[in-house]
Amino acid sequence: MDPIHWYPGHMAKAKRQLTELIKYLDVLIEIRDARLPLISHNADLESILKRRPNIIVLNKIDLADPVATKEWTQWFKTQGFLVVEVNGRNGSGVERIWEVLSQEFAPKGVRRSVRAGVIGIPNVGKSSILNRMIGTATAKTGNMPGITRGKQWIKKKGIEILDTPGLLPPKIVDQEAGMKLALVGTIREEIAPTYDMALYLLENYGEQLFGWKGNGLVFEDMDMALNWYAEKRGFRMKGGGLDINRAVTSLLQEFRNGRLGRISLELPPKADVQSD
Ligand SMILES: Nc1nc2c(ncn2[C@@H]2O[C@H](COP(=O)(O)OP(=O)(O)OP(=O)(O)O)[C@@H](O)[C@H]2O)c(=O)[nH]1
Ligand SMILES: [Mg+2]
Repeated sequence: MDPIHWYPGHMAKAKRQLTELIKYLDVLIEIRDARLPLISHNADLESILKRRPNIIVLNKIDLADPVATKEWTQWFKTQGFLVVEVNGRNGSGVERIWEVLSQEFAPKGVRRSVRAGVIGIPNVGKSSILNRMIGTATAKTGNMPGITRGKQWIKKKGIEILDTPGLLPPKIVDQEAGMKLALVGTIREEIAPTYDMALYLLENYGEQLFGWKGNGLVFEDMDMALNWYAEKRGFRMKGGGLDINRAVTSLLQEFRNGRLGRISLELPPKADVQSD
C-alpha cells in the first residue's frame, strides 16, 4: 500500500494563515466529520486553536451511524466541549449553532459584537454550513477595517460570523487515519489511492455494509470481494471481463453518498473498548 503523503510546507502555511485569521475572531466554530470526529481534527494546530474558545460541530450526521453520533456528542460534552450535530446539506441543526453562540458568547451590555469564524479540514462541509447560517441571518455588515477586502461579516443575535471559512489541512497520523480521511473525501483526488481505499473499505466495513456472512459469502481476499461487487453491480467491459476501475469508483461514491448505509469510521475511546 502506498502511503498518502502530506507535505510539511502546507502545514507551515496553514499555521500562518490560521494565526492571522484568529486575530479577528473571538470564537471558532470547528466543523468535523461526524464519521471521524477526532481524525478530522488537526492536532498539530491545537496550540493555535486553543487560543480561542470553540464550538465543535459534527457535520454529515445523515451519513454517520446515529448511535455512534450520540455517543460522540456525549463524549465531547464529558470532555467539556460545546458540541452541535448538524446536517449541512439540508440545514438541520444549523440554527442550534446560532443558539449556542448567542447563549454562550453573546456580549452583555454595549460591547461590540462577538466575532466567530468557521474552520475545518477540506470537504467537511464548511461552505454548506456557512451558507445555511448566512441564510438565516438578519443582516450583513460591510467590510471591516483591517481585514482583507471582500470579507464580510453576517450578523445575528449579537454575533458576527465571518463569511469566509478557514481551511485546516488534514493531519495524517498513520496509514489508517489517511485511509479514513481519504474515504470521507478529505484528501485530494489526485493523491488518493482509490484502489487501496476500496480494498480497505471492503476489508474493514464490507461485512457491515453488505452482510456477506448472512448470505453465505466468504472471500479469500478483498480482490475477490471487489470482483463480487463489480459482478453484483453488473460492471463489465466490452470484452466481457469485470470492470474493476468502475467498481472502485462506484464503491467509493456509494459509500460517500450514504447509499451503502450510515456508518461511522471512528468511535469514542470508551465505546471502542466496549465494542471489542
Ligand atoms: N450527506 C451530506 N453531505 C454534506 C453535508 N454537508 C455537506 N455535504 C456535502 O459535502 C460536500 C462538501 O461540502 P462543502 O460545504 O463544499 O465543504 P467545504 O468544507 O466547504 O469544502 P472545501 O471548501 O472544499 O474545503 C458537498 O458535496 C456537500 O453537499 C451533510 O451534512 N450531509
Ligand atoms: Mg468550501
